[in-house]
Order: sequence, then structure tokens, then C-alpha cells
Amino acid sequence: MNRPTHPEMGTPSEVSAALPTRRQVLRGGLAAAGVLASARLSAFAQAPVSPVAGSVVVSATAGKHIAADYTGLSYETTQLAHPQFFSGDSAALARYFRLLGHDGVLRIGGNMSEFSFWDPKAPVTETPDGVEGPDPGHGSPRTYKIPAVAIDNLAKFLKLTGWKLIYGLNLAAGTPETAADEAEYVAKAIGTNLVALQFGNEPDLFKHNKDPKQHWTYDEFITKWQLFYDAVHPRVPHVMIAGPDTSYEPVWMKKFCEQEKGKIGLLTGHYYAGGPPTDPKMTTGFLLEPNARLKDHVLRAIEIGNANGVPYRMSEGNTCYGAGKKGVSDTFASALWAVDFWLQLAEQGSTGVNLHGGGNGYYTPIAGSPAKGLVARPIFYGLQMAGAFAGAQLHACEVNAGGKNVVAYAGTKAKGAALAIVNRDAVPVRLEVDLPASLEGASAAEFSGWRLQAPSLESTSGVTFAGAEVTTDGHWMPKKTEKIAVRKGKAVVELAPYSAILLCTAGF
Ligand code: BDP
Repeated sequence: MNRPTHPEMGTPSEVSAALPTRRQVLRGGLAAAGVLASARLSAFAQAPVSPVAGSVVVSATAGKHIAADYTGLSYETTQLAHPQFFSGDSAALARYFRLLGHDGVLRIGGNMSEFSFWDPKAPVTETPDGVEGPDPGHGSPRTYKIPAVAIDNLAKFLKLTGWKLIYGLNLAAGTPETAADEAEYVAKAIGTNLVALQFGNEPDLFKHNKDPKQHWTYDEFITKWQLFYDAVHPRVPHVMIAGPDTSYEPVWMKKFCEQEKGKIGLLTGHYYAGGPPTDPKMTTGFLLEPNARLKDHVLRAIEIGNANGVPYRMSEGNTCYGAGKKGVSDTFASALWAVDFWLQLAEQGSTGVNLHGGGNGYYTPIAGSPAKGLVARPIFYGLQMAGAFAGAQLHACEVNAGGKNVVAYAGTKAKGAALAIVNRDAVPVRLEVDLPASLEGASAAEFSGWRLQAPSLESTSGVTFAGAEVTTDGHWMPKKTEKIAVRKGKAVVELAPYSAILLCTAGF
């Protein structure tokens, strides 16, 4: 299948000549509420200003419950062509995963799943780095083989991490018979760690081989999807099927959910905050503004799921489609975006979030390679901070920060309470936090404060969470935590411009 060329991989003249593609149009085209980052940058250079005073009032009423396995990552299927990457020997990578959560879901799929073919006995030739990704965005001149050993190794990797799996089969170019063989092998090897199987990735963007200008219709998709279901399901009747894993198309999602709700256990869809990278509105500032598309895409999908009794999971997404944008997707702004995005989706009712990555793409949370050392990108730290809320009960927060761009989320667990506050503005803020007495943990004498910060909003390195960075082999220990007194359910916290804090009482 051909995809629109990834503009950052073209020559400059190709880039300037690039016309909006159907995919760009489908995804909402130019980002809506972007504010140029340069206006905000200066905040770091300015003399200290006194903080803007405000408050965060936490509601006593419990909101949505966040699933313990809410956190997730997503990788292109081609990564399985290197069976050493996700294996029992990948201890450093497993530590990275565990820093994001002791429970989580790895999703395998992406555009490259269309170029990946099950070939259980395929010989394995490892390249030194053994990393794949990002998806080049224009299809692939070659195909990849998935050997059985990749699945065996993946099973061991999942055991190391405590994570589970959503596995995508090749709907666009594969056959139902091969998919059934592959599904059976995956189900047996992964066992109870297999959450679900999916058929295809973003079928609403599939193109016809004979005429790459033409997209598949919904009927073409659902006809093949049903053939896959009829072949796969009888072979693994105990395994949940998820779908449609569409890029956006809400009409497809609605039709699919209404038609197939008896067959699927999980409704899945993708979400990218914006894109493509050539869109001038795709800035660090844009990532910090409320995004109207979140409602159009995710909230709508959740509502479709609710109306049909099927839970929704955001199975693939990130800051900017088209492999991410340099200077945006790889900056500290993406960390602040991730905290809000992760928690906002939970508040809306998503049962999980899988951030897409892999290789050394701009938006990948984990870059580098096991051989040369792994790197936690800024967005990783955002996920790490939000990940503390896995398994928590949310409580609504009312933020009044003098008109400044501040968001807050509160949660409780069996023991303790926590708050995540993100200052997305260029000025410092000083907030009085007000916890209702009924909140478990609210009576604790203090919060422990873990700050998420970086030298600047545009920093691509130097990001710390609780004063510490993740080492190349996946070790991280909090270096700097603060004690913030709680008196009669009230605490006062200050946040520097463009920074976040996690406040937890003991036991959270
Ligand atoms: C999605 C694909 C994924 C791509 C990503 C992107 O599923 O494989 O890499 O978008 O455009 O469409 O970055």
C-alpha cells in the first residue's frame, strides 16, 4: 500500500511542492489552535517574575477508574524481523517498560504491518542495531518476515516486563489462512498475556494496489475483515478480537462497532495531535493548547463504544503523524503534552493509551538500541509521571490560575491520593490545592513532590523527573523529591514556567 511520502524524507523542493494528501485532509489538515512557540520561548530568558496566584479544588466525587494496564506503547510490526529486540535478553528495554508501569500493553501493528508476513521458519539475520522505525510513510520497497522465534522471544520479553500484548495481523496484504496460522501461534506462545488480536492498521487509509490513488471502501474493508474473523476466530475462540484500529474515520468506526459488536471485545482507534511535520502550526506551543480534535476523534469514539457496550482503547497515537516533527515531537513540550493527554483520555473514558514509537523517530518515547544504549526521550518522562495514576480513581479538579494555561488531575488509590499539575504557561504559578476531607489520604500531613522539568520547552535532552534521568540501561532512581505540607486538606505549591509536578501522599 502506498502512503503519502513522509515530507521530512523528501528533498527540499519535494517538500515545498508537497500538496496536502487525503490523509492530511482526513486527519483534520492544519492544526486548529496553534500558538507559535517562539512567543513562549522568551520566558526562560526573562528576569524572574512573581508567580501568578491560583487554586486547584479537588472534587470529593469519584470520576472514572483508570485500568491498571492503561499505559501502553506501540511499535511497527517490522520490529519483529529482529527477534532479539523484544526478547528475554532485553533486560534494559524491559526496565524502560517497567519505569512506565508494572502493568501495561504493548501494541504491535502500524503501517509496516502491511509489509510484514508470517513465515515461521524464516532464517534470522540480525543487523547490529536491530531497530526498525519509524514508518517511512510511503510504503516499503521490501517486505519483512516474522519468524516464529520472534513470537517466542516476545513472550519472554512480556514476562520480564509484566506487560501484555495487542497483536495486529496483516489485513491489507495477508490472507485469512496465514493470519489464522499466525494467530494460533501467537495465542499459544503469548498465552494469557495476549489481550487481543486485530486485523489491519488504519484500514480507512488503505490504498488499492492497482490504483494507489483510490482508497478501500468500507465495504471492501469489512468484507475482508469478516473473512479474517471467520478464519481466525474458530482457531483461537478464547482470544479477544479488537478493531477497527482506524486512523480517524468516525463513520467507519460507528458502522464497524454497530455491526461487529458481538465479535469484538475492544474498540480501537488512533489519535495524533496534529501533523504533518510540514504544517507550520505544528509547534511546541500547539502541543500545549487544548486540542479540539481530541473531542472529534477520541471522545466521539468513546461515545460510540459506550453506545454499543464496547470499551475503547486509543491503540496508537502521538504528537505529530508523519513520523513526528523535529523540534516539536522530540522536545520537552511533548512530555508536558503526554501528561495531559494520558490523563485527559482516562478522564474521558478511554481504557488505555498506546503511544507509538520505535527506532529513532522524532516521537518515539524510547530511542537508541539495546546494543548502543537506549535513550529516554522527553515524552518518556511525561508518560512516566502520568503512569503513576494507573489503577487510580480520578476526581475532577477545578483550576483557577488567573487565566493561565494550567491543568490538574487528581486520583486516589486504596491508600493515598495524588495530583498531577501541569503549568503550560510562560509564567510561574503559585497554587493553593484544596482537597476534600473525604478524600482518602487527604488528611496526610504532607505530599511528596516529584517535579518534571527541563532547561527549556524546546529541550531535547536534560529532562528530569524527580531530579533524575533514565540511564542508557534503564535505571532511574528519584534524586530530588520535596515535602509539601498539607494542613486541613490544603497545600501550597509553586510551579516554574513550563513544568509539571506530581504530588503524592504516602501509599499512592
Ligand atoms: C499511522 C501509522 C503508523 C505511522 C504513523 C505516522 O499507523 O505506522 O508511522 O501514522 O504517520 O498512520 O507517523
